[in-house]
Amino acid sequence: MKSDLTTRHGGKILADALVAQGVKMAFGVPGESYLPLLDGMHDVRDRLQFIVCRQEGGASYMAEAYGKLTGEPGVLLVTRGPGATNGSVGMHTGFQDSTPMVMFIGQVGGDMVEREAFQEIDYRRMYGQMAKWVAQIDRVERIPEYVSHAFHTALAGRPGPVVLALPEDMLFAEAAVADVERAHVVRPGVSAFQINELKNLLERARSPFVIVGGGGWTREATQKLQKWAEAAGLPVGNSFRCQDLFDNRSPSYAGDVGIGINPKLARRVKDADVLLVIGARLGEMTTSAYTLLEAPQPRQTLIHVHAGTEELGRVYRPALAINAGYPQFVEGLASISLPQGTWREATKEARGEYLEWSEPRPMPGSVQYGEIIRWLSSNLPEDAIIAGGAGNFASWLHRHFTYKGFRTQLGPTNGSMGYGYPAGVAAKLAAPKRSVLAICGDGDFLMNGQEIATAVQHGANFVALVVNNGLYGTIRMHQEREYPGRVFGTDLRNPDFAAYARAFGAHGETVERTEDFATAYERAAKAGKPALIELRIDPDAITPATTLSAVREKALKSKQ
Ligand SMILES: Cc1ncc(C[n+]2csc(CCOP(=O)(O)OP(=O)(O)O)c2C)c(N)n1
Ligand SMILES: [Mg+2]
Repeated sequence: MKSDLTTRHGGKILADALVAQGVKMAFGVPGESYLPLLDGMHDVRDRLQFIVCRQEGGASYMAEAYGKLTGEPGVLLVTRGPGATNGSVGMHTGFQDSTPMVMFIGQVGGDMVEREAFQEIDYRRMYGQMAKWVAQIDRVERIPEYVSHAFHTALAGRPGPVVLALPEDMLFAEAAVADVERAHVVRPGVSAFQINELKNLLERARSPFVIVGGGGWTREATQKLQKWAEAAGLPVGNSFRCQDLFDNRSPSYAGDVGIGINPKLARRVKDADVLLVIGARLGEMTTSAYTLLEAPQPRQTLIHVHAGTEELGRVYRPALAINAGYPQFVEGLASISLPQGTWREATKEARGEYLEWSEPRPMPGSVQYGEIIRWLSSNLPEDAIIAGGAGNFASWLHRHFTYKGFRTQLGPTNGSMGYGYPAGVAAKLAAPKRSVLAICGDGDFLMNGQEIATAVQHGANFVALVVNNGLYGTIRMHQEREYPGRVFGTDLRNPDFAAYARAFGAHGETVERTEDFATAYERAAKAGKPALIELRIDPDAITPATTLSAVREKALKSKQ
């Protein structure tokens, strides 16, 4: 058989392997360390688009957002040393977000490895804690096998990032090998016995609560779960930055179990007798720093469903642990119907509390940011994708935006700044027909603002909002709480963001009054190019519920 195969160099074998895996888009910054791969991609450029970025940090976020949005591994190409270190932020994000990703790093040749050659790093050690698997392909003929293993690993169980290092001499070498077919998605099923045990526990429950989260869902699975929960009248909350896994308009939806949680919702989770947790890891943000459930033995009867075996019993000892993929689990769930539970009234109450909580409160200044989020929530198409980063500006988004279905939210659960803009670029490129809005802070945006160039170059015509308070606001808030009045290192002197956008060839404008937002948004959305709106908010408006001066005052009083 082998004699029928044409001889290809490593870069071409790898490019063809990516096409065989169904990869349509890869993100990265080129390097001299992987020229043969670029050469191989030249031949398949009609099937595999290379999105050339301006910094590997932005590229890695784009690959992560692509993986999160599509459920297919986001592919990232970077050069050795500096490229690999710049690109780490998206890998850390992908790891904490359970996002399938495959990163390829150019590596020094085998003839000089282990000498600390130019830009040499051992990626197995560097990425050990940020990836599901890190390997180096030392033999050109084994490229298809490694790529197949990488894609299987990224997608299996709890999805996550994989790293493959590519020694330069291996990429230049030639071999005659066959491609391998596309990877399977390997996730365990659920047994009738487990579903029956779950039924027994839920039937006896008086105040149950369901939490949905994590990576590895499908649209169908989220819709089936919603139908089932609604029929059972169960209250459901979404875990931190997974607010799009359960339609927020559902009568069963009770709010997000994340950062700045509605205290009434926190009470409900704490007081639940049975907690059915599907897909969420029950991390620090979802558990309000491990207080909603006590570790390691929660007071609630915990039914924990997770696709990763290692996550079950990791922090919390569940009463029932089910290792299953979520589509598989939901399929099993659909076979049981629960009696008309006594919890229906409580679900109605929880729903009422959520609706009250999501109404914006007045804040200082001429821009009512909460009202703007409500306007966006009502006026954007139902399937619009909202990409957000990290900072206090995101709390208005979490609290006031109604997510209407699967993959309408892209956010970093690791709270990594600079995510929103590049995630917006990737979302628009992956789903060009959908409206995309990135919501960024002033600090957050400039961590990857240069990727406007990428949006312009590749025609990612979406709108970004930069919420400018002239502060690293989150840190200022904590600073005022811990050390009131001792402001240090948290003020920002910002550029004119609209002019910055225009310098890249994008549309840019500034909004300083609530009433000017809607028309500014319409202009931006119709600009026919990437657009940016700077929203100048009052720095005193530090959260949707309180002011910076109130935080300081309270802290000063408590220290007296
Ligand atoms: C990459 C990264 N660096 C630093 C931090 C710490 N941090 C969290 S929020 C924040 C400030 C965010 O500022 P901005 O984007 O302006 O949003 P604001 O809080 O002012 O609304 C910082 C520095 C982080 N989460 N991620
Ligand atoms: Mg800010």
